[in-house]
Amino acid sequence: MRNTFLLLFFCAAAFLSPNSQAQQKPNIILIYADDLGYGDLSCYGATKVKTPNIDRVAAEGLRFTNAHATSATCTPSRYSMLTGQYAWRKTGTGIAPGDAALLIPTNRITLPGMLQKAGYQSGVVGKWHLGLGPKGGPDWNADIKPGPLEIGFNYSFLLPATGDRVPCVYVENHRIVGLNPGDPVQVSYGEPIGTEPTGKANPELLKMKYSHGHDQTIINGVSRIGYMSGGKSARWVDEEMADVLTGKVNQFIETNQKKPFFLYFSTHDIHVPRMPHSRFVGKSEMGPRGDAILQLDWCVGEVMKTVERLGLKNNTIILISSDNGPVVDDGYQDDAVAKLGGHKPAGPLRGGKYSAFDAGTRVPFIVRWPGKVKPGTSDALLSQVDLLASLAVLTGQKLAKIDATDSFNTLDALLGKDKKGRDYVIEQALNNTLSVVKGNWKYIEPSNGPAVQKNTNTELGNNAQPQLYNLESDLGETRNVAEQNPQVIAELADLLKSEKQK
Ligand code: NG6
Ligand code: CA
Repeated sequence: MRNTFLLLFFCAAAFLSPNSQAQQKPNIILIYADDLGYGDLSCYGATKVKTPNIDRVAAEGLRFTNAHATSATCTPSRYSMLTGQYAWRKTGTGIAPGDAALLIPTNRITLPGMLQKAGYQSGVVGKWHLGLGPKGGPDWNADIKPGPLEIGFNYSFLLPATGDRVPCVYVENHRIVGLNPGDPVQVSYGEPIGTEPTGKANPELLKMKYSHGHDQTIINGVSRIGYMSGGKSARWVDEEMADVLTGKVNQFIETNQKKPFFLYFSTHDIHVPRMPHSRFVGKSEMGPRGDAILQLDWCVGEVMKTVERLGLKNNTIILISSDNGPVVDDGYQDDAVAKLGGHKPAGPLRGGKYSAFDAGTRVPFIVRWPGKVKPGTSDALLSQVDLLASLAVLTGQKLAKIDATDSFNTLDALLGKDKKGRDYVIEQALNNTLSVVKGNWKYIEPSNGPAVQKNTNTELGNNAQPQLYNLESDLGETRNVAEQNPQVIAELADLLKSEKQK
């Protein structure tokens, strides 16, 4: 009798608390920095710049030393991470102009869509750079769709492309924020549009000059890639962007605190133009690039405060990573080169953003889940393409055979239970040169692409001969040992060939 009573009591309690079941699923916050290098955080060895908030997350979580974005540039990395399919399988997924159509097909499974099916509220705040609208691009003055809401997000607040590309406006769900219909936005990546000054014609109007590219319409004293007219009331102020985005992130967390939520916080930092808020200016002694790192760290700290204040810390997985490796001069005269002062954005790695060398894709990667993930470091080989399949297992979602075919379940590695991770990782450089990391070996396929990108001073890693490096003894990829290891070259070239045929 007493047992029956107790049973009834527990059933009623469960019934009265409709969230109790769902709440067992952890919230997931993915903080995805832009162009943040392997050596740019103090928890990854930086000494010239301090990132105490990110370091704290790392100290309470697991810090990975061998985790990779799929590509050395933004659009393909994000495409692969959100779809579970390598971007190099699909043409047109290179660095997207600001008026590109939505690159992700609306009929395929995506990371946010999978989590939505698992009962999550999913949101994206920040840089998008995956195109918006139908073929031919969006009508900026009407409903801008398809976009994130059509591929599995419940909420979006975006920079449509990048900070250095027009249109320089925020898009919330389907609409430009603060747009005056009498002053419609027009965008062109071909012929100039409108009568507004450009960086090329009116450099005297610039508060920060360009070093290469970036000489078209001037918005907020900074010339951009692309031409834009109209939308004056809706234009962003670069110096306020981190505050605006962090505010939206915190609002999303507040609103959804009672449900399981997935939040993709795609920061603008530390991409160009680096125009941090005045409270960070001059604080790093490394110029705007270093100041932008401090601003990024502040954003992370603010989000952590919100998570803790709402009592969500233990039931929230925090993931921090970057879309590609570091670049110093990426097109603006922002003193980044002159003020580097011995800082090594790529740490011990060779190359950087755009490169086939490891600094192109090997990025910081931190996971915190108190009580579930033991703090420490892990050398497990990870790829961001696996987030989809891994989080599907975590949230009890089955993927169909045709879904996310490049995404494997590496959840155990993500949670620190498996020290090995993936068998191999594929990396994509700017000009589509592919590389494989397997065990201690790094193979870069032969390519006729340029060896160096002069403007950014990046070693691209292209070579007409096959390259092989032993990352165990030569992490900086200084000695090509291809000739001494023909059988390894044959094995890895075969592996790449069979991957390409899939
Ligand atoms: C390059 C831009 C660079 C940056 C990059 C994309 C020029 C000369 N350079 O083409 O500044 O915008 O594209 O960066 O225009 S990413 O992180 O979004 O991939
Ligand atoms: Ca990037």
